[in-house]
Amino acid sequence: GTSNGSAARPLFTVSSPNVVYTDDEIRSKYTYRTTLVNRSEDGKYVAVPKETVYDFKVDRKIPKLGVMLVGWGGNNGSTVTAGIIANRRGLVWDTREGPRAANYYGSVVMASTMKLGTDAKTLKDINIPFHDVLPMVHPNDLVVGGWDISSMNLADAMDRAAVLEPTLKAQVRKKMAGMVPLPSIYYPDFIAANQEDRADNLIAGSKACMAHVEQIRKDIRDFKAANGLDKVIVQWTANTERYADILEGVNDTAENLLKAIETGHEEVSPSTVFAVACILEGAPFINGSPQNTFVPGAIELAEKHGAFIGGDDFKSGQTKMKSALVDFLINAGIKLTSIASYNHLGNNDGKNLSSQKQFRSKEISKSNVVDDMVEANNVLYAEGEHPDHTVVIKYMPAVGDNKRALDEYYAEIFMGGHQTISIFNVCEDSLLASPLIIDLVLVAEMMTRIQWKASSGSGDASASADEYKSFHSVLSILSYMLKAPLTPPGTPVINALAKQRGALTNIFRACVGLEPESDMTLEHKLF
Ligand code: NAI
Ligand code: DG6
Repeated sequence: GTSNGSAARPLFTVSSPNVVYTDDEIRSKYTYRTTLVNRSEDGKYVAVPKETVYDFKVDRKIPKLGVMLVGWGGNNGSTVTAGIIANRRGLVWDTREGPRAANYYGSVVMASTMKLGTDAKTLKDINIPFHDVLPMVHPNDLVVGGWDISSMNLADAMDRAAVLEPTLKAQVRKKMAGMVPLPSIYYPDFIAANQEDRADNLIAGSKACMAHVEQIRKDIRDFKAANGLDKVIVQWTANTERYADILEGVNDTAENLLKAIETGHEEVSPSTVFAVACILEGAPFINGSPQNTFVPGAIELAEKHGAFIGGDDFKSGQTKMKSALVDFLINAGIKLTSIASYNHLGNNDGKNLSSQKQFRSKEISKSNVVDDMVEANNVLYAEGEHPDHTVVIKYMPAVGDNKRALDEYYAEIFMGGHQTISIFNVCEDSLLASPLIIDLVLVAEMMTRIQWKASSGSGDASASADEYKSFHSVLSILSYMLKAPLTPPGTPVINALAKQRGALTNIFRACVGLEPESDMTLEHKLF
């Protein structure tokens, strides 16, 4: 069933003096334990355990939530929309392999579990769906809308995408035919020239201006009002843009960026205009593509307005494997020396990426994803030493959305030996990306309802003891779903998949006063 409205009765409650449930809130007192390290003059370390006590407060009221997709009529946009409708209706359709039923496979929130603890009697693990840890929105309850430079309705867009089975499409067709994207902004220089023939649904003007920002803000407000929504989250799943040049006086500060939009500077991209509109409107904005939408001025603007942003670039296939496999190899003490990654695909994303500047954005987001793991292992790698890493993408229309990703991992093992791992990953790109779109929406929404303060005497000077505040504007907690995670300025980027999942699950656990899952299982070792 769905769970809109006030707090539904949760699957579990925490019984602890540090956790209090009211009708509206869950309040917890949580001790965050870290280790500070001092380096002594002789090059040795002194590690000092540190404890910081935080108060967390979770708003239990599940809002009526809307999601607006930029690029709604694309492969991802049409696929995620059909998927949500199919789930909401519990649809079953025929395929040549027999009947298939709607599911949320590929969504961490909807289809993965975490260990709540051990059964008090049997000491066996009790696992619960991720979705039940905190009072989260159910994707079946999302109201979906958005913009596209192509005017095609979502039923026809679903045909154009060529992703879903005809027997499924037939059942959602009527509903989707009535869904038509709002006109969008199109600055031709930012996406590939080969996209021009789709652009028939445009807001007038071909460079940034305040009228565009205002129109997008109005679209969000109108969508909210028309559907009686409490909140809207916006996600960019439109074409990959080229990088914007970072120019002093143009996009380097919040003030300059707003000025640049007012004066119609050519270096402000459509995605940055969407981000600015969302920040000013207080709608969380997530960038699912690789370009540098979040120029420094956009990040500063979000911080100023306390608005949530997240990015960049959905991590669906090759990179997700990479951030798990490289983590495994290097943490196994195996010296990875090269990664060669080839992709070919035949969907419109591939067509857009066949243009050099747009490919370059993707090459950057796909390339920096092993840095933290390499840097952390100073036994295998000298300072500044890196494995070779190449990323190639080719457009092959015939394979459609069925992307091929070929990877060779070449590593040095014991005594000068070698290990070569070859991966051939074939999958429908949009069927991997759609559940990520859902996860990003659900987690970002949850973060709008979590607040914290430093408990009195906790030693954290960044918050006064009596005022709750939100997490930082840049939602790095979304990293698991993203290839090039945006983090608060000056903070480290974590690419290792297991660490990203740990941050996500453990922050959620902390909000209900539960310790991180340590996997020590001493109860099975010490008796
Ligand atoms: P697509 O090309 O099918 O869809 C993009 C849509 O955006 C098109 O309908 C296009 O008309 C529209 N569009 C372009 N510029 C626009 C603008 N300024 N305003 C509004 N709409 C605009 O691509 P697909 O496969 O849906 O992917 C979308 C994005 O997500 C791409 O940038 C892709 O690189 C990125 N991505 C996709 C992943 C996947 O696994 N499918 C994974 C990672 C990222
Ligand atoms: C070519 O690789 C197309 C891209 O858009 C990717 O399919 C997409 O970025 C997913 O990337 P990955 O590396 O997570 O499979």
